[in-house]
Amino acid sequence: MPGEEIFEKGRFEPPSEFKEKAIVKSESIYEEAERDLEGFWAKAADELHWFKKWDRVLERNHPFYRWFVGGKINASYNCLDRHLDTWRKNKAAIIWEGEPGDSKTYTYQQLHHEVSKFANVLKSLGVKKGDRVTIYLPMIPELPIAMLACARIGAIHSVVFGGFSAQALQDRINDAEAKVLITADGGYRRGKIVPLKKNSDEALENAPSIEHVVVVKRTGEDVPMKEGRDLWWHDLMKNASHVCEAEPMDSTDPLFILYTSGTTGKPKGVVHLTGGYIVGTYLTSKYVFDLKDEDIYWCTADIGWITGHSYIVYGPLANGATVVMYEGAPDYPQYDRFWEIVEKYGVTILYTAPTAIRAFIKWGEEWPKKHDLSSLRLLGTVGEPINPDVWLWYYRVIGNEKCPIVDTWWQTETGMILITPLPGISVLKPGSAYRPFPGIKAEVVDDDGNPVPRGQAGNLVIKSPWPAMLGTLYKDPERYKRQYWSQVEGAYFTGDGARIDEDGYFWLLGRIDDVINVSGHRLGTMEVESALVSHEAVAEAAVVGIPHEIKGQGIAAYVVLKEEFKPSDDLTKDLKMHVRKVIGPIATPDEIHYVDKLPKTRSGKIMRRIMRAIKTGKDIGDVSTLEEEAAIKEVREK
Ligand code: 7RM
Repeated sequence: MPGEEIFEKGRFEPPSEFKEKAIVKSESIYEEAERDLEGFWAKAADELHWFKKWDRVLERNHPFYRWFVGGKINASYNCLDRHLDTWRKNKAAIIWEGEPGDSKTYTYQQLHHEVSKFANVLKSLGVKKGDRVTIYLPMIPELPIAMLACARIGAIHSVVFGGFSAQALQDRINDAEAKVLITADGGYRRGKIVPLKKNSDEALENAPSIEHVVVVKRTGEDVPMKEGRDLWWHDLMKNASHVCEAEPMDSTDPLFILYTSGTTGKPKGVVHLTGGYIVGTYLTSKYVFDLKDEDIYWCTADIGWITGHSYIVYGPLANGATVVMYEGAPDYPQYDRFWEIVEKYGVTILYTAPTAIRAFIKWGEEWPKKHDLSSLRLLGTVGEPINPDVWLWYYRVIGNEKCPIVDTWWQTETGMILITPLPGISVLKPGSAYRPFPGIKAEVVDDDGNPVPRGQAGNLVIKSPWPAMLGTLYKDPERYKRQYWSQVEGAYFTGDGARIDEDGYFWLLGRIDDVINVSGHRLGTMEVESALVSHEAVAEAAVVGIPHEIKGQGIAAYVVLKEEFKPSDDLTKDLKMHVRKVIGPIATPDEIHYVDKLPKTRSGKIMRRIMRAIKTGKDIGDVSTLEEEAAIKEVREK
């Protein structure tokens, strides 16, 4: 297999102490789930609270699978009320840290209180079961409170990431026909104020479905309030009752919509259904993060993304965990903010993204080294393939070679983690996401849907239903069928490339449209990028295919250097030689460009589509998800 050497960087067993205490201790869990898929998930569902038990675990109305049919359940009840008649009542549910350094802790009881009050506020504004509520907030406690309040009364929330523009917000409000918008005066990001209310006002110039706007006071600057439409959160909460029974929902009722960008300009409204979603996120949180009552768990994602929905809010709270939530940027006020937070709260489980780790590598080891990180016992990653060398750095510098790393593969659409190690039993290979979670059947197939031989790259598909799977695309079931179920008969098409090695380990290769074809050889962008990142000077790299007269496609590489290295012709030669050596001559980049930043989505994924378009002189299309315009300019000028 090309690039084998860069993908085999040793094997890592869980430390014996970790193994002994782990929730999942035995491989038999895989057979158990395989033997009886429905029984496996029913057992998990049984650990949660149901107003009425389901009649059938799974209804296979392909591709509209439905879980726990006939059951009555409430997600907010399972995240809150379920813990109140246990000792967890006075346990910290959310430890929140603001960017300026303020902080606040909510026990389960306090969180329940706030959520119930806000649920009553929503009711008083005329919000009913099935109505949509758009939430456009910074990472402040009011965000999970608003979500859980919606879930409590059966309103469908649609969280729009606070970094999105007024236009993106408007499109999402209009598609969902939301009745109420919840926002804030502003939010803090890198010491500056993000003008959320101003963006909201702009969005609402053409969003006729909105009747009311609830505004949280966060930054305190002056914002105009439109008479009759706009109301302050704190005013509404003042007199609200804290008694609000959770609404028994059908298991198959929608819990939320989350928009995710597709290949066309129009974002897709991914719909998640109550029962299956809460069961799926509950069990994966417990098993993948080995989540125990003593843990201080921190997922650094923004709640505006699925990672925050599933693994800050619903999954961990359904487990009664203590969750750390941070409002701001990792480099504010300095490069060690994350490590300061880990030390301050004694974080035991840290779940972050490869893009963040690559930034830490660029900033240098001295920043984490300033802090006591010895509380950490488990690390996780999500969002992109992790380069083996980045994995090793994370393992050594952050985990002090004693924390397993769970590289978790999943999507907005899958709702829950699908490919992942189980930290107490899996022997890890850096850069591999290990194998499907118990009960998940994943395969790598060619374009005709036939399984490819071990070691070969192909399309990743999922061949069995799982509880947190999307129910449909909002108001567009046809697109749902076309997008996910029409490429390979009977299978969910992920859009990701992957290969399975001879030991059955899955290696994710990036999105299928990122594949490069050099003289008939299919290369995942990931392979060339990992080769570049294994060079001592490179912090981060992105490669794209460019038209080439002879080879069909050639390779252009964009490289971000670590702070102590400078671009030079010698370095360029050296990098080309290095890639030749680790993968082979076929993968030698034709061009190497040095940049300060790569164009990324706001959730940190490299936007190769844009780089490719610039390189080939095409229209760059929809850039609403782009984090920083400046990065495009840089790529353009190279
Ligand atoms: C959770 C999330 C989904 C896409 C997915 C992949 C990529 C996510 C990994 C990964 C390799 C991983 N949802 N992806 N996790 N690739 N290894 N561990 O990110 O909807 O925003 O993105 O992200 O391409 O299809 S998402």
